[in-house]
Amino acid sequence: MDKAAEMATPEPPGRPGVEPASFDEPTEPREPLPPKPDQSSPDMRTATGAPAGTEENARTQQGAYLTTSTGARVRDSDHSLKAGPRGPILMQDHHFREKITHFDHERIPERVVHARGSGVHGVFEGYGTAADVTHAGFLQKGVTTPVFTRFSTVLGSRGSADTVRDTRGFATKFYTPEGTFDLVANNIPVFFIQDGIKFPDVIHAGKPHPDREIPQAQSAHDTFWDFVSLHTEAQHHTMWNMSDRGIPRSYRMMEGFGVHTFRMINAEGATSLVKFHWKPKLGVHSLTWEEAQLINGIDPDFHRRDLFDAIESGAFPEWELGIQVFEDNPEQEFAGIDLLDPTKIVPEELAPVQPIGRLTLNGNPTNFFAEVEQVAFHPGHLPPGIDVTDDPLLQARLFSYIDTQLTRLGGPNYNQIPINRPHAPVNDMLRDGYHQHADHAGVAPYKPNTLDGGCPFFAGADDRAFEDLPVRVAESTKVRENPATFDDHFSQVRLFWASMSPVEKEHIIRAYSFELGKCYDNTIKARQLQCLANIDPVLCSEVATSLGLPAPEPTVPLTEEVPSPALSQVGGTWPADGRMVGIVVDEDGELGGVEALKSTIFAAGMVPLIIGPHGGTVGGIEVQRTFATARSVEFDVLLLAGRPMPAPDSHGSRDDKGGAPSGPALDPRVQLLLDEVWRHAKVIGAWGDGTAALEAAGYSGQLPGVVTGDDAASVFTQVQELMASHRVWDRFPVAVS
Ligand code: HDD
Repeated sequence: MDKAAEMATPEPPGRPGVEPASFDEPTEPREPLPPKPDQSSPDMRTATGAPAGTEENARTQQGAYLTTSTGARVRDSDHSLKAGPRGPILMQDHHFREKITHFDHERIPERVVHARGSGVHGVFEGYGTAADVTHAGFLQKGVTTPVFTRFSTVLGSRGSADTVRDTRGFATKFYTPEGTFDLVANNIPVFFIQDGIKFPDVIHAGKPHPDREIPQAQSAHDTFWDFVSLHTEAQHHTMWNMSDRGIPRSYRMMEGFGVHTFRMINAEGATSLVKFHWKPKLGVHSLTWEEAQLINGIDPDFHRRDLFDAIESGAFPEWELGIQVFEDNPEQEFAGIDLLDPTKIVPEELAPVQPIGRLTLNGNPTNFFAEVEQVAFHPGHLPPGIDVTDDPLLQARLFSYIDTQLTRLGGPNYNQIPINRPHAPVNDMLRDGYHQHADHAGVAPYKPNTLDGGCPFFAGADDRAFEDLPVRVAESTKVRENPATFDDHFSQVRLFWASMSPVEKEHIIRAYSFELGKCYDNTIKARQLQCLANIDPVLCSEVATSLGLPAPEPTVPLTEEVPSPALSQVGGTWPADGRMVGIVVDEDGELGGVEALKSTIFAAGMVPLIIGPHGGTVGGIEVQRTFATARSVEFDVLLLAGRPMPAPDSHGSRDDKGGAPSGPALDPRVQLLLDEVWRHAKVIGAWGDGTAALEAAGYSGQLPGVVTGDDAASVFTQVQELMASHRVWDRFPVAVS
């Protein structure tokens, strides 16, 4: 064949005997690849592939026989294979080596922040009210989406106590059919820093001191206050931490905030700026500081237990998701507030929160490690219809959350872990890497290709793909600096302070006094006092008095801020679902109405707990807590049906609660219960001998939040009304107005 003929009949591409393929990459989907079978849903599977978490096997080990990880049945897992009963272990004991090696590697690094947390399953239902601002499918009317929510503290290690003073994480993964959406929120609407490059600084300052590794899960130490007093943009977040919001009563009673401003896109392509809010059905409610401290010792798993128990008992926690909507103007500004500054809120009175859907948490995890520990959130997990803005904190987060999983979950395939698997079909071209679980078919994990028929294809304009909006970026020069609008660090802290009720202000003063009182360095205390002087003179002078230091003069103008009533947690009424009602009984008390009362309490969605002098039954009623095991912090309200006297042979309590020896009036452990619920401003009710017990303890039915009456039913009706306000606020001593 001559040269010219050779060029005229080129060799067709493709394999011998196969229809020659086109030279060009196909432009139409012909045979789209099916989704990878193991990424189609987050179904739980055992190592053998059998379904887990079903009704039948939810809490059981699987299969009849114990096996090795390769399925060989095991006859003995209690004795290693030895050279005689007293001899050394033989190297050939493969079962021993597998068991110990696996155990040696059971732990993974805890999260660098938010290590301590609890996660649960649930469902989200869209109201359709956001349809004007976003075309995101999961927000449309009546659409339900499975979710997984993880609550957390920030500073403590994985085993630290739940009720420390800290910010709480509130991260929700929506498994939408258009891709996963992660709303990685906190219970505080502002952040310590305006630029994510400072995240290591604020966290290093808050974590335990590097030399002794103390204190654990606390901000009451020098490095934290050193940083926030120097870096004054942290003052707003810090004041929220010092308020009662820093010690929530329950995860079920916290608001959540997306913090940043996000962008939404509607079906016409029009954009709006939005801020996300979670509003709890049970209202915002907090512990008192003394309760929080007691619980840290008595029940460090308090929040985890509370969430698990509420779901187990069917009292499913609920939140409404809401958005504040702003015009997407070139300045990214609303009412003079820079919407890209994550240290600022927009008061709800200026931009109301519009409800767009409901979250119901209704399923506890089957396996804590598999689900709660391995769940990986990322603010960049966005479905079509929701996008990010240029908030420099959010921009930094978009890098950090992927990066951190590489260490924590051991490689780039963490979205294949069951809890992280999307519900949308996944046709990515990511391949190989540690912990690869997919067995990808096809030969062309690249684009463009012809060998896999051009699959998978890029989505067209009408295929509901995620869109990179052509948002205008201001023409500028490269700089390492903030805009001037980020400079005001005090006026919104003053707004928060001005919005607090007198009781809440008092608690804030005490919190600053405690935290700064735990610092050693007087220059740090004095510097923080200067920040308080720039917020409010009363706040500053009260804390200064407590520290025994002079109150400085302000160095910024003390502008008068309009209070935002939505920031206070005092003044409303809420349902009391899942509240714990302690009922003190004794052998001689009037117990006739107690069984009926228990039914009433259950019917009201609350949990009655009978507290008796001993276990077993008292007057035929089953006892759940004894005077030795009960502590007031477990109860939201205390009812007295009897008057337990001290044991005749005792001078005081038999446990280690350390009360002073008491006279014959009342069992000292019941006296302690009463004194604490009184101090913590909880409702107290009594009837029959219980009224005598109250009087013996020094409390009369005339006092605020104390209800006495003839019978259990009428007392409880009044108690219920008072409980709706969360606490008997009048009982707290208040020095400031
Ligand atoms: Fe973050 C975890 C919330 C700023 C870097 N963050 C984490 C979690 C929550 C938040 C709730 C726990 C997620 C879980 O339960 O697994 N973080 C926030 C909020 C912020 C914020 C509301 C500000 C508005 N975070 C922030 C910045 C950075 C990070 C500025 C880094 C530049 N955050 C992380 C992280 C973590 C994390 C290191 C640790 C574990 C993880 O991501 O998965 O990447």
